[in-house]
Amino acid sequence: MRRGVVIVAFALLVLATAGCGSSSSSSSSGTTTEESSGGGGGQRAIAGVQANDHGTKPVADSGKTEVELDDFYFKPTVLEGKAGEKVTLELKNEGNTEHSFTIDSQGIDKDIQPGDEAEVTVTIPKSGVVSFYCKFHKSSGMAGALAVTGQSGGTGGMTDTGTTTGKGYGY
Ligand SMILES: [Cu+2]
Repeated sequence: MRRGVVIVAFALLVLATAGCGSSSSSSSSGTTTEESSGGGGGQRAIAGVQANDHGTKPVADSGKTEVELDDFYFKPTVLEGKAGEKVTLELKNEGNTEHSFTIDSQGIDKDIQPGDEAEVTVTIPKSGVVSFYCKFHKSSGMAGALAVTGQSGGTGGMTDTGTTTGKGYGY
């Protein structure tokens, strides 16, 4: 009698562990998507900054790469180039208010009036991404990034490179 109980208990234990092992892999939700409140459709975290996403483009092989500044986004929003490459950007403010093109780590801070243009030379990072933003409207999602070709894609490699992430959207 006693022996029978032990055997049944052992059998149950084996069944339980086997069951556990096979079923546990399905429901792991390790992604952190807490910031789902961004207004409007195309916001995503770019280089650690919540940004209005208007596309990713490679920089021009030679000459200038045009970047549109508008109310309130950069287009393209992510610029991809070769690691360490210097790139001249032609910034065009097509909005109705003043915008800036600012990169803290490269000492760039250009103010551009509505209808105006400006040129800046930026450096594609050696790896990862570098955040740029408009200092007036960063909190509204006016931000973007310089990235090494192939390293900005998807949701993975967009690591923050030093700029602080504003949690609130200044609406
Ligand atoms: Cu702006």
